[in-house]
Amino acid sequence: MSRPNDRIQDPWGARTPYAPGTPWPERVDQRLADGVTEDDIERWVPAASVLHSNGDAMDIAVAQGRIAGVRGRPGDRVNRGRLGPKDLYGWQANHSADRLTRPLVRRDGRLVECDWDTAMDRLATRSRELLDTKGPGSIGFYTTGQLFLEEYYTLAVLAKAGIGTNHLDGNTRLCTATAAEALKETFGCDGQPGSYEDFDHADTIALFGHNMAETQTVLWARVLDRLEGPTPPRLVCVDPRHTAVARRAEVHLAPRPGTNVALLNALLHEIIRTGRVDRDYIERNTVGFEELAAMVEPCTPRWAAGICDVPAAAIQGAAEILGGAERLTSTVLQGVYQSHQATAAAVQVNNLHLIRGMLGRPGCGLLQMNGQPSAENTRECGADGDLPGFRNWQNDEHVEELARIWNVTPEKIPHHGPPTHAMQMFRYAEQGSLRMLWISGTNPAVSLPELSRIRSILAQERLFVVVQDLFLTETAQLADVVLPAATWGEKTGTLTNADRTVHLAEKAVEPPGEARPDLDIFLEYARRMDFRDKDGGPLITWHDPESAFEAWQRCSAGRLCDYTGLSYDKLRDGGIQWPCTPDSPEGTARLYTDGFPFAHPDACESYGKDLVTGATVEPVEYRSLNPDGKAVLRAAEYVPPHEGTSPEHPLLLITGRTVYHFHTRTKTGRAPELNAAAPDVWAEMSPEEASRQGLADGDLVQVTTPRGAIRARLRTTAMRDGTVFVPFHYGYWDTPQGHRPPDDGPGRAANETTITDWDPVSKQPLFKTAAARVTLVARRDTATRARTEAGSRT
Ligand SMILES: Nc1nc2c(c(=O)[nH]1)N[C@H]1C(S)=C(S)[C@@H](COP(=O)(O)OP(=O)(O)OC[C@H]3O[C@@H](n4cnc5c(=O)[nH]c(N)nc54)[C@H](O)[C@@H]3O)O[C@H]1N2
Ligand SMILES: Nc1nc2c(c(=O)[nH]1)N[C@H]1C(S)=C(S)[C@@H](COP(=O)(O)OP(=O)(O)OC[C@H]3O[C@@H](n4cnc5c(=O)[nH]c(N)nc54)[C@H](O)[C@@H]3O)O[C@H]1N2
Ligand SMILES: [Mo]
Repeated sequence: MSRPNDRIQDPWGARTPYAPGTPWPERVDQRLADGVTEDDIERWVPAASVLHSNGDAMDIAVAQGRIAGVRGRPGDRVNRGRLGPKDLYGWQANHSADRLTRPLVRRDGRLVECDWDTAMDRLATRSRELLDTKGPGSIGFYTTGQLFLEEYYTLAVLAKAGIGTNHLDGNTRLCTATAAEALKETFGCDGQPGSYEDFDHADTIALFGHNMAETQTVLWARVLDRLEGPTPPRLVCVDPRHTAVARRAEVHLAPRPGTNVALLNALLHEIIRTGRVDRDYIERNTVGFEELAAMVEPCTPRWAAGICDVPAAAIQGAAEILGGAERLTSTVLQGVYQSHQATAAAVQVNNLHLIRGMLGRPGCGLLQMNGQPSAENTRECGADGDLPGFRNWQNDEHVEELARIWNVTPEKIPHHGPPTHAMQMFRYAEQGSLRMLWISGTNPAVSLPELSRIRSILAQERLFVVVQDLFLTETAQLADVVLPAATWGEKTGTLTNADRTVHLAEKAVEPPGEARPDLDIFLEYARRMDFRDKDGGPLITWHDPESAFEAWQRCSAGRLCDYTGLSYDKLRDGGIQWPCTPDSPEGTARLYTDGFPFAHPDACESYGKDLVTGATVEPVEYRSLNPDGKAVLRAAEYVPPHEGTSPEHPLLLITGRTVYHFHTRTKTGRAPELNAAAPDVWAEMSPEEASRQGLADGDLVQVTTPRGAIRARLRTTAMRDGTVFVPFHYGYWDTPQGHRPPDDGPGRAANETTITDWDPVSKQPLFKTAAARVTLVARRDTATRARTEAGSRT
């Protein structure tokens, strides 16, 4: 058993090499609080990790009513006992002294403590006033990918069939809206095709815009164990930076940010040109091959080399590896989803797998990744605005089916147009048609683009802002009502990871003070609002996590995400992949082993969109394109990014993550080991680019875009020239008095600088394509050099 005190230094732990087709060996990672021994532990409570999408199964150690540590569960299919640094240390935030313990309401401009009755009464009273005077369209909900399934489903039902608003979205819009959209475009329906077990079988692994080494450390450990075992897979990495993934790759393509479509079209061009396609598979399973072949015909490696600034020979080399693979596993993440032409690019990876017939077999894993622990649940339950159970808002029969399940009239469920995406909701709030915004489990004052605008929207007098969180975040400081939530370890519920594995996470300890589970808060709101079904009975008939889960099971029946074969009891034995039905009680490793039932026009979640403009495809068009429900090969032309470089802003700015922090650091910033590993923001640039800009490692620099500026220490490192990278984790400046917003000068949150722009298809914001300049503020000194070196070294 490894006892990893130095997992800050070595995020992936010791190697356990293995051969293709054999099971990944177990290795149990454990971390107990200083001074606690195993004898002190009163019980171990099963859970799964919530600081990424990998779904690592773990047990929470409880001693004297507190969380005293964690250990990985060896029997679980996802991690076989391993945990990453954030999971080994991050739980300490649960017991942080500054947890919210009582509700707050704004009185005379200040947030003051109150009891739950006062806070909930204010919330329900304002909701009723708005419903009476302005209608359901004046109320919006902005949730997360970090709650439990039971909570999302309850929120979706109360928003759609209780309030009747179309303004419901998750921060999954910033995260995996493109994954969902790419799957809908190709397969007619969201739902991850592949399985993590595909890494055990693959002969080739390709990572597109996915820094797996830092963002899914346990999955990367699995890849490392294959790389160091017999008959290792070949590895292709597409990332502008020399990440730890890139360093292990046989071919690393470092494209100019925002040019993924050009690169992928050239890869497809080469694979088709050299005849490395599976004609039989294409014929039996797809529509659209001729259009795709025609689109990529002019996209030679030489053409792409000019756009992406990658050597044509390297593109050819990558195409040879991908074209020669017999068991190809690919992943796609934010380097694609948050970049220019997000959906168009993600879809080309689907196309790569389809034209090579690399789907539905061991080792042929297509993984349009998730980021957050329960983003899958946000999407399948409809808390991202989609209809629950991957139902199609343009299909009246789907709406009627949902209305029957909820016992409401179909008219009650908004389906006159696409659900309002998060950026549009903030726009409505800015314009004044949206008057109440209930934010749960997300910190938009740090995570949305162009923060000065977001702050001014949230601070408006006329907008009633409710924030449900664990801490008084940057966002909560702008709220009218703050509701203290219980979190992981303090409440029970299920969560589904990026490869459809459902885990049950159980309550281990009591929440602090009066903090309550999100489910209880939503149920209490529904009770106060007295939401009714069409016969006058209560709309929401469940009262606790397990009964909410059972309600969801009924809603999921017959859909791709079918949960009817699961139960809390069964999940206590470990994670199971949906669909799981009475006929497939062990769950389903891979989708699309035999056809594409949810691409059929009667069953599909979406009829698709134009990949360049985002215009919706009409039902009749889809029916004539794909009458029998095959996978759709959708082609897309490369178009240049909206914001290019200029003499004033000569660099391309990309933002992203470090291994030690999760998002806006509300948890990892409160875990001493993680905080110390990367205490403050920095900016990365190649040494050559730095000297071209007159800068050197350790200098204090200012990164400026047309939206705003931040200050950061410069770290020179291997990455492509002409590019600057900033981690987005750091919110307002920390001061001895608390947080200071950047009212009077440059801030440190990357999103002060990012652009209000989104992919036209998925509506996911472009956090990774903008132009910037980097200028000197002060030369480094010895002390600051030491500080920057304490940061991410992976
Ligand atoms: N440590 C840690 N792990 C996490 C999280 C965290 O905050 N911290 N968050 C979780 C969540 S919610 C998510 S969504 C995932 C995100 O996981 P990732 O997507 O792996 O993380 P990012 O750092 O956002 O972006 C990945 C890479 O995209 C590259 N990139 C930028 N622009 C482009 C481009 O135009 N093309 C290509 N091909 N690549 C580009 C960046 O250089 C970066 O290395 O991580 C999850 N896991
Ligand atoms: N520039 C830039 N911006 C980005 C990105 C990027 O790469 N670059 N990535 C984007 C992506 S992929 C994502 S996912 C978002 C993440 O952005 P956010 O969602 O804003 O980030 P978090 O810090 O995870 O915020 C989650 C909040 O929920 C609270 N919370 C945690 N658990 C619970 C719970 O059980 N109940 C309740 N009620 N609250 C809880 C936490 O304290 C925290 O305040 O950021 C996006 N923004
Ligand atoms: Mo995310």
